Amino acid sequence: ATETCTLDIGGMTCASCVRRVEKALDKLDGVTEARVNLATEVASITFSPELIKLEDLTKAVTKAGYSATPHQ
Ligand code: 9UX
Repeated sequence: ATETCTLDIGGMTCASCVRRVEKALDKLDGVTEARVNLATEVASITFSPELIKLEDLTKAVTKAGYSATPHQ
């Protein structure tokens, strides 16, 4: 089963930043899809809760140099 979550991303200023965040998330085991919207600064992530936790997702984003906090 997969689940979708959204994260507020901070620190992105260009389209390359968007790609960096998407790549950092996409490469993780358990992440099916990661899409980042630069205008809203929100990342939409589809993942398998059995394989990866929300905390691992936020850690991957901060490791890439951006901030991440659960949206809404
Ligand atoms: Mo371009 Mo985004 O240096 O940090 S990748 S602004």
